[in-house]
Amino acid sequence: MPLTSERLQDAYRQMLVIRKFEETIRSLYQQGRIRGSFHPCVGQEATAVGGCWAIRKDDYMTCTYRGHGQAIAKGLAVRAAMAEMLGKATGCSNGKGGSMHFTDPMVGLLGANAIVGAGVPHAAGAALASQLQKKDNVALAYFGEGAINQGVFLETLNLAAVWKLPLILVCENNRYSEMTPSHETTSHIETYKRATAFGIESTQIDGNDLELMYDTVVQAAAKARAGSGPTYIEAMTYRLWGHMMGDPEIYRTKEEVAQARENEPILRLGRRLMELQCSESDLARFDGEAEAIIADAFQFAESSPAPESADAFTDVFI
Ligand SMILES: Cc1ncc(C[n+]2csc(CCOP(=O)(O)OP(=O)(O)O)c2C)c(N)n1
Repeated sequence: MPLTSERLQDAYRQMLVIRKFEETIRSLYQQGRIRGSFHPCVGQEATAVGGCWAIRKDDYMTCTYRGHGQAIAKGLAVRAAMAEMLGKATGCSNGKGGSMHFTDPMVGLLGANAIVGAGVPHAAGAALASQLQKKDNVALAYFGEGAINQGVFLETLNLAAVWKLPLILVCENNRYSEMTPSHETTSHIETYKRATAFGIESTQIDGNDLELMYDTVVQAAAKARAGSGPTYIEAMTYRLWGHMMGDPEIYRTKEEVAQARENEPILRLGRRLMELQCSESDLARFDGEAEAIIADAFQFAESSPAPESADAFTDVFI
């Protein structure tokens, strides 16, 4: 069933929460408060919310280092996400994982991953477990188009097809892998065609269209739950900020970014809500509500303790 107009309003607010989360982290990063790297998902909020809202809380999801938005959309508490960024004991990984290792098994978030492509077999493993245990859970893997040349990606696609795994493969194609235009590194940049070659039902969609993203993943999930195997979705999107903090962005023009801003998902969903009878003041109210969620999360993280040094080696597996 498509999202009702009330749920679309919720989705809009959720996308704003994600956007403001990233803006807050950027500001903290600039103040030297964030350790390690930060890869913002600004501009990619519709793939996160549309995808994660289309599956259940007890379904599984894996994402990349650019996965803050996806983690929050899957149900990770914003407080726990913010605290993790600040290295606090109340963070989702007890303050010891940071930006690239958001995890919360209670909401099916099996883990973000800094290794390009590595989350894809993890999601397939969760899908296989579900299948073997005769459960109806599905697993969704997010990855960038830079992952499709990894051997493990191709091996996973093959097994997912052979075993008809309840797996949803979501490629967020934002046209760049780090600082390289993806057509310079990939023979066929329409990545869904590669999945088709494995016999996997594949499609390419406008990933900045929240409703389309949601509907496409709903269908893929229904198919997977019915035992009819994996689906590959190439969601075309664009990251509006650099690959990471400090990216000089010399590989693309300011005009290109400005043009992409016209097509960005929050602006677009805002326009759609206006068509559905929301007023400017409704949109401003959603913005204020999102702001309050972020302010609360920041307050929580600020007042949380750092991990105890005695815990340095707990949760460490070798
Ligand atoms: C196995 C591996 N090789 C190289 C890197 C370095 N690296 C980090 S991000 C990145 C680009 C990935 O691009 P893409 O998959 O398109 O995702 P995006 O960053 O655009 O979200 C690379 C090559 C890595 N983290 N892991």
